[in-house]
Amino acid sequence: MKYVLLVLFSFFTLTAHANPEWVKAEVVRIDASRQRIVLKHEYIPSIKMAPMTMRFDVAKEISLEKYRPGEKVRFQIKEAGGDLTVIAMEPLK
Ligand SMILES: [Cu+2]
Repeated sequence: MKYVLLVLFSFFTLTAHANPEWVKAEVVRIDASRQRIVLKHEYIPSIKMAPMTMRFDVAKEISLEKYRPGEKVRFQIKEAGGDLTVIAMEPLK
């Protein structure tokens, strides 16, 4: 029984890391030349960040050309050394 619980716990831990949370936001401004975006985001549970409008660096794999101010999106972030980078983003329907 203990073993089963341990396996289950490990599974959930791995899953949590493999699937970062999606956070909803509205695009405020796009700076494609610097690969940055300003998002008005909802509360971010993993880092306990209150809803706010802020600028993010965006991973170079993500094309910002298709996004427009006012658009609703959801995104994932990676935190490294206090810097937040958007590592995934998609339009919300
Ligand atoms: Cu913020």
